[in-house]
Amino acid sequence: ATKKKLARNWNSGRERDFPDDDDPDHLVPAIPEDTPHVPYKPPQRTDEEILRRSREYYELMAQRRTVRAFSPEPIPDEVLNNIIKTAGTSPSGAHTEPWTFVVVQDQSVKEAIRTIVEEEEELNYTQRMSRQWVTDLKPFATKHIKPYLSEAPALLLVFRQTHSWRADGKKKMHYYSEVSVAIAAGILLAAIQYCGLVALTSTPLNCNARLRELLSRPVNERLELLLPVGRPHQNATVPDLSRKTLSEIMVKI
Ligand code: IYR
Repeated sequence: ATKKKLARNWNSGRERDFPDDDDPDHLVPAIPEDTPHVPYKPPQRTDEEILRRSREYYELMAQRRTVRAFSPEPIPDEVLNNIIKTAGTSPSGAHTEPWTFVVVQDQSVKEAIRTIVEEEEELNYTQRMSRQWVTDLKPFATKHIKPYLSEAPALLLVFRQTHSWRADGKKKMHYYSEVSVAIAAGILLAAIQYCGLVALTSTPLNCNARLRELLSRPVNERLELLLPVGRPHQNATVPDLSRKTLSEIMVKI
């Protein structure tokens, strides 16, 4: 009974759409059961190399900032392809890879996205977000008008596939899709930083249905993040924030 209940929570949909534990005909893994396990031999590094690389990568990532003003210079297509391929290397629940990255460079589509986001954000700021929330955002000088959505050379929209479909027409479960997509987004941001571009990590509240429709994405996909990407505008500024120290974020046991 507990197992059934757990499964129901996972499925969170019409149960009959899912492969049924009680129907042996459908007890087939989504990936072939006879998938071979092969040797894994990444480059071996010395302690010195590991130390040097850990420092270098920290220094690089410590420079990452959310940027809200972009230069319109286009990004070469292969760069966009490579950063998205990098995000696609992320781990995911049962290797379900529950993500779709929509890359928008077309000016009229960027403008259509901007219109939708600005309309919803006006309602967010005036009606949906609490007064405390709006107050907490004041240091960031954000507002519902978002020129970067039409000015950045590319908008990357990260969609989470809540589930997909198996060859037999049954739903394919996407276990832990939220955290899987969150990890992929982190790797995407790291790839953007490593190649020398900047991004704005944004989560447009209440824009899912309209943007999904605009971009012709299916209903099993949910918009999680919208990242304008490019080079920073020459006059870009960022708030002078500091980060928590190691002792504030780490507990060693
Ligand atoms: N989504 C809104 C508001 C906003 C919310 C948070 I939390 C931020 O860190 C920044 C902005 C906007 O994009 O303006």
